[in-house]
Amino acid sequence: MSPRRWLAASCALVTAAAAVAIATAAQAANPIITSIYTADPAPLVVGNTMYVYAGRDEAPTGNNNFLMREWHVLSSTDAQNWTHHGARANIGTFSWAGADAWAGEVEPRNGKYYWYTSVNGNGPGWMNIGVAVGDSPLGPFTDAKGGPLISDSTANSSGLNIDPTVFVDDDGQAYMYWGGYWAPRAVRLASNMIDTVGPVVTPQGLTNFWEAPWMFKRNGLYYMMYAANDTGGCVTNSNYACQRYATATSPLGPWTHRGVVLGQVSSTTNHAGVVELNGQWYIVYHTADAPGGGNFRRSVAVDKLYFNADGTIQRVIPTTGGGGGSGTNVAPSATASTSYVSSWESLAAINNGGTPANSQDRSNLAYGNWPEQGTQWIEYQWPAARSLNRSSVYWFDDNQGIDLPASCQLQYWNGSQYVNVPGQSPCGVAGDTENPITFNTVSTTRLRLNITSRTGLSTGVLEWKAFQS
Ligand code: FUB
Repeated sequence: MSPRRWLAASCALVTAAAAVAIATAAQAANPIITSIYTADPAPLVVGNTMYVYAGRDEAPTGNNNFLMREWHVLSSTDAQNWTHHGARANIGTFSWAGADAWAGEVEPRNGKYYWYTSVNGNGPGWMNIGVAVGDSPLGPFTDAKGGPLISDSTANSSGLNIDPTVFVDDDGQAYMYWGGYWAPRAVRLASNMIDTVGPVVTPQGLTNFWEAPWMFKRNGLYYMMYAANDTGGCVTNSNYACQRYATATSPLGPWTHRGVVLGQVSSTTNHAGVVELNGQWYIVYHTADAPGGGNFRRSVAVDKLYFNADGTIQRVIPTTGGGGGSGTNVAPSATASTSYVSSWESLAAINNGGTPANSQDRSNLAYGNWPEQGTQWIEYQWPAARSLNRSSVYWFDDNQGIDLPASCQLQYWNGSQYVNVPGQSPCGVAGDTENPITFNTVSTTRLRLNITSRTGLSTGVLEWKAFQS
């Protein structure tokens, strides 16, 4: 993503429209709302309700700048059926601001809800971080501070002061991370949540950080997810972004990079949040997938997120099914078999939920069929029929006898024989990435992946997923 694009961003004047006191139903599938364009979602769970705070994209078709003046709220108790509560804050919430209602996040504390926002101030410099406060997740929200919490004049601030993520640890200490232009920053917050304490520090270990950090904690481990735009396993074109993540054993790091959670999406920007609702983890992100959508006309989507037993995160493949039962990778519940596996390799690799860093990454085992050549297969079998319409495969390439395949083909058991899945998209053979495959929905107890090797070589797989439709 080019910094020039940010510099061209709109400086539209404020429309200080009053918060819209409406609540309308939104749909159950991705994008979760199409009545307006929404971006930069920040989920928050209060009780059994997930709130999603998101900016509104108002850029007309063909306009290549952001036009964002409001922050909206949606809510759901099942991550499938959403209520749109309208705009709950806007640029006019901050008398010192003039444009660019960019990404924000709400953090609760002491019965209040603090909404940290990226917004363009009227003073010197460009983006600032403001904080509004309300007595409920839906507000009403008012400026909590009367001026920016972070601005370009803050010592050691980021090259672009946007995208705050605020986290209150179990001991009551609050932290804020933020930043853009490859410059992450962190600072402690006072217990009043509207003042910083101590110096702004530069977190270490957030490999390829671009913008949009999101912090959370699970089983005592700190997670930082963030947008990156490198072409070394993240995106094919650095105008786009992916979501990488890192973990740490203390809230200010140092961080250890763990891999990609969410690959390139249809919008150039990639901004996401993670939250747990009723025992299920979700990732909330945006794409350009809504009708008429684009890079400045984005839409919020939700999908389930899964962790491996070792705490690493399984890579998300965006679905159109929303956060419900559809889109689930059912490979881990299948019994795997194969035409051949080398005695020193492991068939268990293919559905053990590993998240390979690249095609040479054996850290979660590897399936390989050296010295066999030609067409070999791997297969999943479930005790009851599954309704499937997507798959993905991450190939193993040991740079020796095992190489990327020449081709592949998905088949399913139709009750009497294996036949090709209908309407299959090209079966990709790229290394260092997931190769998604879509097909028309089939109901089956068995799915087979036929893998044809390149001449003189064998093939291997690090992870093979099968998704419920
Ligand atoms: O929506 C405006 C900006 O785009 C956000 O602040 C960034 O995270 C990117 O999504």
